[in-house]
Amino acid sequence: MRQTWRWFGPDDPVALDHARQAGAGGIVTALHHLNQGGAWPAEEVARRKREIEAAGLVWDVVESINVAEDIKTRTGAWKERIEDYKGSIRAVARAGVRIICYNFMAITDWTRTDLAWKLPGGGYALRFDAADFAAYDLFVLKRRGAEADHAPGMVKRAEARFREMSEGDVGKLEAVLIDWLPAREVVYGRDGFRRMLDVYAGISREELRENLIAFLREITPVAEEEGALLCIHPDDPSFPIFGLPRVMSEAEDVRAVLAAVPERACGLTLCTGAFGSNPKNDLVAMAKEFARKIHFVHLRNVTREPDGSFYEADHLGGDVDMVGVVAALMEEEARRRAEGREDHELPMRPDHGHLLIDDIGKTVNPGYSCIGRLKGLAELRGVMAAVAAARAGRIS
Ligand code: DNO
Repeated sequence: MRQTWRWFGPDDPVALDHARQAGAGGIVTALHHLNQGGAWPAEEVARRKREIEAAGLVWDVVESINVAEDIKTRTGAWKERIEDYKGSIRAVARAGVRIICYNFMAITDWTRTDLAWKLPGGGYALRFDAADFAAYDLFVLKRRGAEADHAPGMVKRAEARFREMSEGDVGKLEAVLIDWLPAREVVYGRDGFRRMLDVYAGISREELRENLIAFLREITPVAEEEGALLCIHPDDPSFPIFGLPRVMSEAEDVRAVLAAVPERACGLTLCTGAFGSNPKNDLVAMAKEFARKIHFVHLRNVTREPDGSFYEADHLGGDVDMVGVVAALMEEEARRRAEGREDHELPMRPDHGHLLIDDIGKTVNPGYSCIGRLKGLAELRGVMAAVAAARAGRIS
């Protein structure tokens, strides 16, 4: 697999040179400063590409070109935003960056409740705590209809949790939940978030799925023309939050979208961590079923708890059978090689990492510190080497 590394651009405290030292050959990035809707200008794309190449790396994947809420809801300036999106696809593809990751999560991008959860062995992980989440949803945001979305036992636990929280705790939780996380391109205050919830109140899961398919039917031909591959990232977490419709959480969602838009350019980012947050998802089975349409891979593990909480485990720990997933993906690579396909090497990145050792106390993008990802990549590289040896018959 092609080993890549996410870099948030010139402001990222983890530099391109660090990615190289970690052993990555490719970079995954976006023009984050231009991700509010307008088409990315070719000159800006070229400048970013030069910067990456000057560090001896290759810009392999765009993650993400942000999908505007107007496109998801098909309201406001959605037609214009789709034209912008096509413009950005053309700009990156013509610069030779042909894999484009995006997501279709309503309002939020990825969501956690705790960015520094102490691991039993030391170090810190990102965590989604169902009781903290419910406490915020029910008693801080006071979302209309929220009670119906939480089990009665959880409402009680959440109330007790909320009573224990100081104002500072609430502020911290809110900042993590709705305000900021790396790669969230648009952030809302509490009122803005509530207004967005109202916009989505009238949109069912079926409608959101139709809007996704309609969007893909417009942009996929452009990607095909330009030789680009689109790959949707799953909902993270892969279950409903804030009563919002979710359309990319389970195998059935992937099946529906890939069947509606069967062109090769319309594919999937297999994110083992995001899909892994939902116990219904068997990641090895999904890697096999969707193999032909997987254009990009995020390898990360989660440990799930019975109430819906989860934390980000070691890359080879947790509930996802990581060795099984890597083996399935390498099987697909072999199949593509045999077909003589150019895209036979699947780009993967170690998704997130624990906050460890010298990184503790440093300013880092949560989940994207250097040492934790370096460790994750090293472990995954070991798995790839072992799977390759087994495939070659050198070990049994
Ligand atoms: C979180 C990331 C997500 C992802 C986007 C893809 O760490 O995996 O922000 O980049 O959802 O569009």
